[in-house]
Amino acid sequence: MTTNDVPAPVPDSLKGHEIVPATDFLRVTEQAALASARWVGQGDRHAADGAAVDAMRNEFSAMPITGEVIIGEGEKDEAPELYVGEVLGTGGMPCEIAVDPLEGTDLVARGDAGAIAVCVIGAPGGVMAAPDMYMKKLCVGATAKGRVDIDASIADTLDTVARCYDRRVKDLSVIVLDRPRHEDMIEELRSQGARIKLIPDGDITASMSAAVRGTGDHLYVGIGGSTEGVITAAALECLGGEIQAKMWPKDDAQRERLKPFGLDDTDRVLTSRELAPQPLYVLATGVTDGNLLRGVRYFSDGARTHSILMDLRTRTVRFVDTIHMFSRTPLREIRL
Ligand code: VTB
Repeated sequence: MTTNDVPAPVPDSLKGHEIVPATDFLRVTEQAALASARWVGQGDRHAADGAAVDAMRNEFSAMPITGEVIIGEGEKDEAPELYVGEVLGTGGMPCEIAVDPLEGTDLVARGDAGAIAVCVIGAPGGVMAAPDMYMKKLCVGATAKGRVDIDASIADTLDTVARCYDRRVKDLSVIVLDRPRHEDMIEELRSQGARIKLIPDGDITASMSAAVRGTGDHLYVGIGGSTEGVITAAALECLGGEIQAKMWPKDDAQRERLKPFGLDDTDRVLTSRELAPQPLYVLATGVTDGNLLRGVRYFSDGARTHSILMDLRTRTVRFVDTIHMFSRTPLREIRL
């Protein structure tokens, strides 16, 4: 018997329900990517985002689920679609949903690398609700999991990660969001000799890339969005990596907003498990090319998408290369 023959236990909250397989959710991120990639380089981040949101919601709406949006496009009064609390689907498998229909709206507007459409499907109680504000994050893959500490100095963290990978600090590649708030940290990273990739946006993509061996990335650090942090946590759980995070309110009003969520202790280190206690599936499709996923490629009568599908139930991670046909007649040719 191989380990794959041992089915992952069905969470109690899903017992008695028809489980919708992970592959059925693929269209959710594929269609969001296909819709938003039309806007690559058009300078219109809102149109790119809107296209992804519409497509994603459309796909969820047709699925046999009762899916509550826990992380979405905003509160009900700010977002007409995919708002926090919206229940999606035709009814069926109860689940929690965390989405970022287009992670990297500006990346698409400019035609920059690393934009993805991403969603998490969790069992009920599987995804932490968090108010949208900044979050300090440290993300690594399985190789350095359990060895790093978000409260340690940058120098110590780099030493630890270098040791885990059995290489020198100068051989590491660290990804950081290019923001003025990171100036000191970037200086510190440079003074230690680490190689740095400054990215304009997209820290979910960056964290996943750091957690997958062979991408050439080893560590993601810095302050980004909290909702992106929850999605990252689910992805890293599936990939065997980890995120350590701290809420980073910018003022007293934000500090107040943390209270109802029980997150007002800003010294508390949040782990992947706390942020995403029971993810079932995480799916991401490339919109523009990145280290992990290729972007959408269109041809006259179809398009090709590249996705990662992480499935904790069957314990599989799949890279899915899909050819989409836009008309009823077969494509002129299928390319390998
Ligand atoms: C990051 C980045 C996102 O928000 O989380 C960032 O990964 C944080 O906010 O793609 P600031 O832009 O204020 O720094 C995004 O850029 C999405 O808006």
